Amino acid sequence: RLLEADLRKAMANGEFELHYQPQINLKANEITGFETLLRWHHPERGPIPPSEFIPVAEDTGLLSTLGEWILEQACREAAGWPRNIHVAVNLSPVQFRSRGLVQSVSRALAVSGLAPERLELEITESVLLQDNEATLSMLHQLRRLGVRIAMDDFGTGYSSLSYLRSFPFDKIKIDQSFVREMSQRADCAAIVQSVASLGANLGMPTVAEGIETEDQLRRIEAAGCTDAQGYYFGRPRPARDLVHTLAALR
Ligand code: G
Ligand code: G
Ligand code: MN
Ligand code: NA
Repeated sequence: RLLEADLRKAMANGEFELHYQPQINLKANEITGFETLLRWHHPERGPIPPSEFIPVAEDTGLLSTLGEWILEQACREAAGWPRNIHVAVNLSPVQFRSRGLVQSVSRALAVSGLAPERLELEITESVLLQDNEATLSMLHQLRRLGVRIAMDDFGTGYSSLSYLRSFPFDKIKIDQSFVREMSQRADCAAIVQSVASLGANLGMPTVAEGIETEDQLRRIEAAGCTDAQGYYFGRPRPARDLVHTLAALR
């Protein structure tokens, strides 16, 4: 079992690493940015998936420290990328319960020199489930810093439409479960199409997640999604492996 002590040790020993997965604009057929995904390589146990350790970090309060490191590291790395390329960072609902989030984001931008509009924060519907004034106020404060806010894993939470009304997101990311089942299930295809139209009507780009095949790409394009992400375009990779990809984008 994972313990708080293991996570503390991992942070002290530098066992965490950020990987980056490309996001593609379908019209231009070009990489527009990368999503940051946290990886932990344990010296004895090998890679440990975020689904195992992020809940531990959330429950022990360590996610605020780890979250600050992620934000700062991602912004520092992205500051060296071409200026039209953004970086997306996932934020856990737990990070919204701490008052220091806005300050952490602001500090990460300041120390890295990254232009705020190049930082995109991904939040899930569960952040808004905490639906209180404080959460919305923090989202508005983040927006005032100039960063962009994306609704992640859209369609997997509850009463999604009311969330779109409560806050003007900059982007909707359609959960990969819908994409995976599009070819077998007409209802999933209909949902993706509806979300893409909804996004278009609200002026929000829609990203289809988890694209693994050419067939899925064709389907999400036909559905009207504007952007895509998935193994078909590229797996999450450490920054050092992106050198050539980034050079080609300049
Ligand atoms: O690569 P994947 O197995 O990386 O990620 C699994 C889950 O962990 C996803 O829901 C993803 O959003 C979450 N996750 C990955 N990296 C981070 C991170 O840096 N911060 C937070 N809060 N969640 C992350
Ligand atoms: O919850 P969130 O959307 O932040 O996390 C994205 C998760 O999806 C990460 O675990 C990432 O590694 C994973 N992922 C990204 N692209 C693909 C894909 O094409 N197929 C699958 N199965 N997983 C993917
Ligand atoms: Mn995400
Ligand atoms: Na997602």
